Amino acid sequence: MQRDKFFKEVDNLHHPNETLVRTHCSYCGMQCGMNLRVNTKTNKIIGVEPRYDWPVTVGKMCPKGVTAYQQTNHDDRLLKPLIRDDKSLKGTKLGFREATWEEAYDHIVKNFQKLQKDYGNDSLSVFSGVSMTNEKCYLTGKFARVALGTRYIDYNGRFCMSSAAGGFLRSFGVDRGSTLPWTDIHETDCLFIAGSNTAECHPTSMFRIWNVQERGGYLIVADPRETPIARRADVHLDLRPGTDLALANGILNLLIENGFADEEFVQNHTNGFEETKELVKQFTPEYTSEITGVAPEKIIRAAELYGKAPNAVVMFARGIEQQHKGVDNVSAYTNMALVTGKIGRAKSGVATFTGQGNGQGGREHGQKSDLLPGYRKITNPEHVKEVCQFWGITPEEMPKPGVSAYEMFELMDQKVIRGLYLLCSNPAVSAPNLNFVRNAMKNLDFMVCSDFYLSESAEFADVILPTVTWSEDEGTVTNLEGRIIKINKAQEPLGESKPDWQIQVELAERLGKGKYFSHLKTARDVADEFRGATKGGYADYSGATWEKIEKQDGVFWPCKSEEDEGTPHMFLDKKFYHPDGKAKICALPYRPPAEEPCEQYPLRLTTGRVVYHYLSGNQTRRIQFLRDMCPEPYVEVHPETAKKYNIEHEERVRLFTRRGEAVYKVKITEAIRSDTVFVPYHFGHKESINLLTNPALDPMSRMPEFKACAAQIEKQSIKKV
Ligand SMILES: Nc1nc2c(c(=O)[nH]1)N[C@H]1C(S)=C(S)[C@@H](COP(=O)(O)OP(=O)(O)OC[C@H]3O[C@@H](n4cnc5c(=O)[nH]c(N)nc54)[C@H](O)[C@@H]3O)O[C@H]1N2
Ligand SMILES: Nc1nc2c(c(=O)[nH]1)N[C@H]1C(S)=C(S)[C@@H](COP(=O)(O)OP(=O)(O)OC[C@H]3O[C@@H](n4cnc5c(=O)[nH]c(N)nc54)[C@H](O)[C@@H]3O)O[C@H]1N2
Ligand code: SF4
Ligand SMILES: [Mo]
Repeated sequence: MQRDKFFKEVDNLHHPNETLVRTHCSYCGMQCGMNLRVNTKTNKIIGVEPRYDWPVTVGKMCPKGVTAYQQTNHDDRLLKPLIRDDKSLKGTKLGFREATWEEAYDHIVKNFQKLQKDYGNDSLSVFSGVSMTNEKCYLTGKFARVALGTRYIDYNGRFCMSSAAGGFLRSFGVDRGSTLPWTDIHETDCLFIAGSNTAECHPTSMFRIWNVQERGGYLIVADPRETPIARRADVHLDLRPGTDLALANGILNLLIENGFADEEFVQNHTNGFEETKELVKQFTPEYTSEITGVAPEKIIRAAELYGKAPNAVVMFARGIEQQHKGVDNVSAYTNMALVTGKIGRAKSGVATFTGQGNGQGGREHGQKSDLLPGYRKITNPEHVKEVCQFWGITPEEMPKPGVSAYEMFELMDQKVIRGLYLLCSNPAVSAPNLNFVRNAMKNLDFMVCSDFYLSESAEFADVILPTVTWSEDEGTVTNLEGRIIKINKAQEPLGESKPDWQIQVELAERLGKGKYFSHLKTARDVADEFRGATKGGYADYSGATWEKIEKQDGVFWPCKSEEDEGTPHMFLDKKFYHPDGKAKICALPYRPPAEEPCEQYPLRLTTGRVVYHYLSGNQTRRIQFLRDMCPEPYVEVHPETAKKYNIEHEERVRLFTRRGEAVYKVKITEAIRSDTVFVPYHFGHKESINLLTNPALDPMSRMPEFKACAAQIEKQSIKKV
């Protein structure tokens, strides 16, 4: 349908008392196009409709997306700042009183300054998240380094995208989550998808995935569970959690042995082939099967389908990345594309399903402990110099690199970090090893939390600042393709809530750093500064103006000037971003999960998501429909395992690991391996599966191993009433 014609029809359809605001969903990296319906009498959001004219998702939305609008005027919204009166009630919702913004700011500034005077600048920390716009993510990095002058800033993407980022940097020398636009995906001949529950986590990608099969192409899925995509796959590689490295090496070995390597491409555009070829030789189908538990015939069939396909896309998600060898897994699966040359052209390539709405942009502009805007490195003196010049500080004033998200909690425990400014994350649910993490937060001298609902993490705060939902501010986010898109404002901030960028400007002024922040009076001011700060970095957004984004249906980075239309396909010129222009094929020896099953803990525990809830659940557990559909967590158990433990469907069992325990309802299902159990992680307090998970970190990405640890189940003793 013609765009203009469609819009005319839409405009004629809507009610005279309504206006439509074009924007995107608040949740996952798909960033589905939506129109928010706003009542022009009350100026309040009253509903939503999908946008058919958005090329990535063409009118599709999932159950979270169609109810996302209900967040903004929800009864649970925080409308005024809260100050904790009673420290003894830390860790609960109680003991807060309402305060004015001035009181809250005074309290924060007094406490931050006292901690820095007594213990140095680095006694404060910032922990942030990527449900925020690029502009907010950028300013949060600047706030930490310039207003607070602390080295300790990191963010929730460390638990999400850091292994994909590390793998892409090593293989390609650049970290853009997808080498091709999503509009190519349904036109490929073979999709190899590892560790992604696409139908529940990126549901609006599904029409493209089914379309590959409908056109006669093939779908291969590697997942320990029979997810909806695994069920319809041509090959389901039902591997043991934590064994992807062996599987990827086994497939690569067959690709090379069976003549599917593209010699010209390997020779001219890659390094590391010979060494890798030698290493993967030992991964025969039989040996690979021994480690992974996948039948040899399936491994052979998968390699054949991928090898023969004229075009193919390798895709993956947290299933392979949230392991203590997540970076290796990413590079190992990426090897398949590099050895066969199925990259750097349309309909072929490698993509990770980026998780959060701004999981891509939010990791590029300085919220990570070692990064500065434009993907510049804080360890590179040239990069530091460029950013310092832009900000108007001296290189000596730039703090040193900090530590990763989980390691910040370790420093809180050791009292190295004493103060925390938490925004846009709920680590009291989402961090691993929660008994430890919650205790570290409780022991802080002073904590500030910015959120629009009182989260489980806010319960540990001394001050809670009410911020706005995504629909009450404007800015850009970068979706899972690397496409920069525009989020528009549909409603004025509810109550006294303020956007995070405004809070940071006002706090910086009160901390005596106004000269670096006071010129930022609107979201657009922050956007213009942000674009300038990225100029010259490899994640260059400088040419991606809001006007261009609206006109072109988004702009793919890099986009280096007003004239540059952006870069939908990466590496079309076969130039990778390593200094010699070549990609790296990586020789990666197999390593088992950090914790293997044993007599005491004989099961493998893996964790993840359901379609109805989002991350820590602080947003979606408040939406009636979503809560009705999935009111509580459960543990998935195979019928054989259930029989062995003598447990029944819907019975409550105790699940425990070396770190903690919780009680869950049993869901008996054949869609899981008999040596593995699965629990969704969207729930708080005693229901959090992260009480049990292993904080073993990947040596490069510092990603915790959420996807594999050793566990045991115990039948609850039956209490007679
Ligand atoms: N409904 C919903 N959608 C979401 C989100 C949400 O919370 N809810 N969150 C968004 C975010 S931030 C993210 S990061 C993405 C996550 O998206 P996904 O990564 O797709 O989601 P997960 O459920 O974490 O894990 C995916 C799959 O990995 C499998 N898996 C577990 N262990 C292994 C293993 O060792 N190897 C392999 N190959 N697979 C394994 C699990 O069985 C699971 O099916 O989703 C985004 N979309
Ligand atoms: N066991 C297990 N644990 C996991 C995972 C797993 O697969 N298994 N996955 C990990 C992954 S991939 C991720 S991404 C993390 C996510 O974990 P979290 O970072 O905890 O995710 P959210 O629930 O999105 O938390 C965001 C919080 O900020 C609020 N918020 C939303 N937008 C804004 C804003 O603009 N400003 C402010 N100030 N607040 C805002 C929300 O209300 C919410 O309370 O969890 C990780 N934890
Ligand atoms: S798929 Fe993701 S972006 Fe789209 S509606 Fe669902 S949660 Fe929102
Ligand atoms: Mo994520």
